[in-house]
Amino acid sequence: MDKDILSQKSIDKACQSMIKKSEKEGIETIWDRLENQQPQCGFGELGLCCRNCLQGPCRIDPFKGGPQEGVCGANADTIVARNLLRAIVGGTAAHSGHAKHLAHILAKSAQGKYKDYPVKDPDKLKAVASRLGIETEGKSIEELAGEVARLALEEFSDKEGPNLWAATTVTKGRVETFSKLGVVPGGIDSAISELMHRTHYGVDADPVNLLLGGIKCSLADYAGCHMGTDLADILFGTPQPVVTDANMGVLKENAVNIALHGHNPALSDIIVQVVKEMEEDARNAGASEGINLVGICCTGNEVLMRHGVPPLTHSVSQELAIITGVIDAMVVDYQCVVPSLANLMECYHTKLITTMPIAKIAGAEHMELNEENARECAKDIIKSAIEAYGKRRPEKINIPDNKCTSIAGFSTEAIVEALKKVDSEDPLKPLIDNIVKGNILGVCLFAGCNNAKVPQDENFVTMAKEMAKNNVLILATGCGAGSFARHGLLTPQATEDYAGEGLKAVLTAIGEAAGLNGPLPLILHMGSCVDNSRAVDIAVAVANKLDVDLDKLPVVASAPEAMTEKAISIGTWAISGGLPTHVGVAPNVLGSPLVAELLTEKAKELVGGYFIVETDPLKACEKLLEAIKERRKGLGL
Ligand code: BF8
Ligand code: SF4
Repeated sequence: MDKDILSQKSIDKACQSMIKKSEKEGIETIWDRLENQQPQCGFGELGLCCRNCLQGPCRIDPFKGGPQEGVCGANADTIVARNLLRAIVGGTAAHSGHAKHLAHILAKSAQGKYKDYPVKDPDKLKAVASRLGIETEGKSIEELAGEVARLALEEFSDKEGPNLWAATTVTKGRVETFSKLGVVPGGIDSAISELMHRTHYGVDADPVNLLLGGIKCSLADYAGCHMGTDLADILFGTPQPVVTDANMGVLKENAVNIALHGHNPALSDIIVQVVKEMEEDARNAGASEGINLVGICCTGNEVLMRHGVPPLTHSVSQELAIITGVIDAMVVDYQCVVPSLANLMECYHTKLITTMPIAKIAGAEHMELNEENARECAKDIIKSAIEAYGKRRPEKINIPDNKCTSIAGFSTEAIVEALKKVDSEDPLKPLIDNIVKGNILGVCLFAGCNNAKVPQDENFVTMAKEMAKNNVLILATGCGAGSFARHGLLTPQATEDYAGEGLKAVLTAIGEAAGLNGPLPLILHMGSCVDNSRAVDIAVAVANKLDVDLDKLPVVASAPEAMTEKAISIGTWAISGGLPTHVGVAPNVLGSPLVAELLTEKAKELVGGYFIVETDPLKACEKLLEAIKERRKGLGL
């Protein structure tokens, strides 16, 4: 295949070699299907198609020559806004469904019913409990876990008053702004159903009111994300820095390779916990190197952050993992698992194992997680992978040798711990002082997916290097963080190579104080997509210390290759949280200049944050740097 065509698909060399292999073997991948979809529907692209009732589908003519209203009279603004809201609601349901799952596990764990899920981090449990206003003195861990779980589950109900997970984790200023706008969410599920209600036929038809509804639901999404992080840390441990390798070169020909894919650590963490007990079985089956666990997407991030499980690949390249011919089982939970994986089962020996009742895939084997007996379930799944090992097809095997060292595990707690090494009394001081002095120009959170419409990783890598050169401290989550891992940017060497002088000096000072004998990695990997909440915690702590609100900080966010509805809901809460937020893929809202203007300009007056839509990565950096400088000026820096 032409090299240019290849790099239009992915700039990851391991992925490129697997794309070539797929071509040779006549295997269809995500990029072929994208091509088969061309030309994609222009109405859909602009958000101008409505299917919300059986009188439709209705389409609005963007060139004004044709209909300007649907059958019911909904115009472009209403249709575009409603479609955007239905994406936000989808994202919120996914993130908070993940959190609710963990809340149920914690509740049963507290009752002694789920013995395989003890509280791993009692300190985090206590910290979360006191933040939520629960008295911690004199209570056992089980009692406390029970109370936190009960409160968590109540946060989904039709409760009165603000959602605690949102209200207790942002600045006072944010709470005031949200109250003034009437967008404080109560129960998360109520926010979801309210948004489905108001986007139903003949309900909300005021684009401004609709968007405020979208903001309210996105704040429920934020609450779900934060709860997801908190409960996962309580049940599975709060991440600490770990060193591992990333990319397909971590696969081992002589080991049973099991890929853990999806989002929730509920099963994947247990698999990591029991894997040692199964090593012998794997060796007996001929796998001289035992079992090799690897991660894909955010489940991969969860087990990377807590156990150093090597991240294999992400998002658009998940099919390519199977094309290596050595993945014996791909164990999936939910979200971002493409159904096309099942098609590959015809050509490869890999077992695709679905594990969640809400996420089955026709053609996959279903081995459902039973939380009452999670360790046994995990062992059965590993057994199944060991069986598959014996069915490998040698002619299909080709492991790319690309891999790079990666450091991950930067929870908020771990970052504060590292900063304490510089100033034990006042850990945020070194960070703030360096922002004030200009050694750190600002902070950028890179988040979100890969998207088959963008050459995989290109925007992430180009932008991170450019922002680092300009002394911007970079945090990362989700597949974005995965992209940086696969390109060697989560290393001290990357700091040496790409950081501007000021940033390099700061990362070196902290790294040396923390005993690393060198700088911190160029980019701090904070975890999965729900763990964007960790980045908020840092920003909120800095804002509180400076006694300013979040919309005054030189902090920006970017999802340069955004793809899912979850990315849209996160982007919406990022702007609501006051951050200038870049998206590198045009969202489906451009059919309404009014909605587009509300999101990119008017939002600034309302919440301080706003969207920056820019598909060119370097131009996007210019705009983000501009936004950071404007904020610095506002602070008198
Ligand atoms: O939740 S970044 S492709 S895996 S949606 Fe999905 Fe996007 Fe990856 Fe993580 Ni987040
Ligand atoms: Fe058409 Fe209105 Fe029905 Fe949408 S809700 S499909 S615009 S009639």
